[in-house]
Amino acid sequence: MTVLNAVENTLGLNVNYEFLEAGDKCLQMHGIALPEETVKSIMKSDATLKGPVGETAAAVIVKLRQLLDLYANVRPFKSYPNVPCLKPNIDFVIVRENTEDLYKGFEYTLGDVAVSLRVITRAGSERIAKYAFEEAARRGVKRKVTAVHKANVLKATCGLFAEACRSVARNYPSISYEELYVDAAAMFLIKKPEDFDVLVTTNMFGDILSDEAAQLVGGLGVAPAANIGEKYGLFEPVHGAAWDIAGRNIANPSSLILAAKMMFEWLGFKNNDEICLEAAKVIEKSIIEAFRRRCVTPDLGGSLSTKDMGLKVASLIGEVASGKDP
Ligand code: GGG
Repeated sequence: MTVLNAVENTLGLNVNYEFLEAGDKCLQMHGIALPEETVKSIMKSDATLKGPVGETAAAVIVKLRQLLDLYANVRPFKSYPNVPCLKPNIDFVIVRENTEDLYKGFEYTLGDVAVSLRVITRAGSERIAKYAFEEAARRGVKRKVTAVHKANVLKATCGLFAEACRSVARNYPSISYEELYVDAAAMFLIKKPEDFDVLVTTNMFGDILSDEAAQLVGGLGVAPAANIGEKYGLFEPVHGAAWDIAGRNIANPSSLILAAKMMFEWLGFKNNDEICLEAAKVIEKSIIEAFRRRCVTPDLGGSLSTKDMGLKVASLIGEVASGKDP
């Protein structure tokens, strides 16, 4: 909020914030992880910025993705200055299908046997593939889509996903297309991360690969995510609640700040709103400047607290927006 308030004051944005509860603490206090009031308010808002929720992820974020049909989970990974990265030129996005697969939650226990149903549909696969190709065209970087699956083993589910990706690829002849099995993708992310542009994959593979990808560019503390549907947008850090460091004022706020950047970018494009687009640029430039000056939390080798890093980024917002060399 320190950063968001600075953006509002500097750019003359007028945003009304509502603060709503969800997650482990909400469950403890009110007996429900995702209250109806929270869902209603999200549905009335232009966008949602969500913090991590903990063990109630299935009841909160996975449920919200289904309820609001937030079918695309977009997770960018970039090398930033002075942030420990595997290579200096990493810049790719994982586009994860967000509503199907094992995360549909169709799980059953029959005595000592547990079964989970993997649901993959042609319509769901085609729409996420289309999103990935549009993203590659919008980014205009390497203009490449890599579909990640395991169709040699999971012939029905991954087979359908791969077939859908291929059929969508035929509509985008100017964007190069390749496929990788998920195990090979996990290896190539470490071996040649700079070769990727847009990876598109199913829900659980995307969840796993995006934690790996975050580690290539400095860890979960610098990894934001956007959950996008036709109507709603929900933005969050990739990381979870990290209870081991909760309350110690040392968590890296960058992923949440970068999620706010993604939120303004989405609002800007959706509503043709130049100020929101400017807000997105200013937030990213300010956080890069904080990295450059090593004004960061201990996970990135700095000594700032969560609060002080937020204050630092907020103080850079004005300088960056005024065009002064900060
Ligand atoms: N490993 C990162 C983490 O714990 N993220 C929170 C989480 O599990 N979210 C559920 C999801 O993204 O599907």
